[in-house]
Amino acid sequence: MKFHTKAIHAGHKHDKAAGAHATPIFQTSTFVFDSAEQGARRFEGTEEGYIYSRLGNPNMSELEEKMAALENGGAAISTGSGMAAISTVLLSQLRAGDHMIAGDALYGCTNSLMTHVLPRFNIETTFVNTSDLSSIEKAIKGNTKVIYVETPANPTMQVTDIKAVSEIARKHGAILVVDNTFMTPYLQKPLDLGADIVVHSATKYIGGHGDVVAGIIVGSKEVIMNMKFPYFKDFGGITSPFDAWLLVRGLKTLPARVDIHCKNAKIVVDYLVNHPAISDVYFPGLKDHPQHEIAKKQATDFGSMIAFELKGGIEAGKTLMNNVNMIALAVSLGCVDSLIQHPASMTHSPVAKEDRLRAGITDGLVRLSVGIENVEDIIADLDQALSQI
Ligand code: LCS
Repeated sequence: MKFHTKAIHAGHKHDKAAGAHATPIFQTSTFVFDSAEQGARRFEGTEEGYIYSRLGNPNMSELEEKMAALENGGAAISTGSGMAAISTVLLSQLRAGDHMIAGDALYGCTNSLMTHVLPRFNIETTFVNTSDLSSIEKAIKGNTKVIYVETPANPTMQVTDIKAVSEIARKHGAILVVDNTFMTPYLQKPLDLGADIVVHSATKYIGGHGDVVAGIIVGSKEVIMNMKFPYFKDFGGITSPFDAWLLVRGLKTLPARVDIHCKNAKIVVDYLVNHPAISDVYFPGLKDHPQHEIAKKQATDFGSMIAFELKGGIEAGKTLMNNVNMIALAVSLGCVDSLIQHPASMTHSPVAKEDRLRAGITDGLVRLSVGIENVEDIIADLDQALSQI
């Protein structure tokens, strides 16, 4: 099956109980066994079937099978948030005494997990500019087990060459984990490019409608099964059946939505680069973006996340954010609605100021997630708000 078809059909099984076409919501914590013997076989793993919703539920299975199919992976784990996905991956792949390398621009709580939480378990992270391959090579140590990248990175839009980094990881016996939230599997498939594990904040484009917080982990069947048993089973950060159902529904329109997101973002970028109040626009689709060629090579389009700097600095940025009408002043991204926010004081406030500035997350940077409204309305709203600077 091709991508659009998989987005609709992969993982779907018609309901046998009532013949429902759409998957029912299996809002149940536990599942009934026919006999004590059957219960024992399910726990032993000699018979397939559901036991208890923390260990698996039909709505989670449909989501996991669909995401594994879309990312060209062998299996997936659906989680209660993107952070549950990331913490499950890192705590299952690393142990005390291990070292990891991560991008210096990452979502604020991902940075915070690596900076504040993992060191308590004696897991050390070196942050480097992962678009510079030599700085990754230089940071490798004998105990480096994981290289972790977001590409494009939140919020700088810096792009990392997934294939090249996967080769460095393999050469040094480490694994590569890619956060594919900004691109989605429709635009970029990190496993095909050599990554070992893909994580998502499914809160974003996967759900697409701003009504769910969830995450996804995708990898080979072996990697995912070793992560699920015992780590994920014992950490327990699952998706609820209703949220999994909403995500399955969201995924059916992922390619259709992302096509409009990408088309709108290019038109908004053209408007922003020509606006006299704006000094810099960061978007991988721009020819002068430093990794434009890599973005073109490893993804089929550039997504709808834009970061930009106003000539008037943060004060001008505040005027813009306080004067948008239709565009919501809110964190999160990848929603059908356009959203605008200020990384330094909002999404990236958990990152130490020196680290934030070193990664290019300046005080004046504004981030825009372009939605799928009529693009004329997005530009009209930006235009009236920018005119007030
Ligand atoms: N990875 C990326 C790239 C993210 O942008 C986020 C959240 C996460 C992981 C964590 O996912 P969550 O647990 O929230 O589902 N990013 C947010 C942002 O930029 N604004 O609000 C949340």
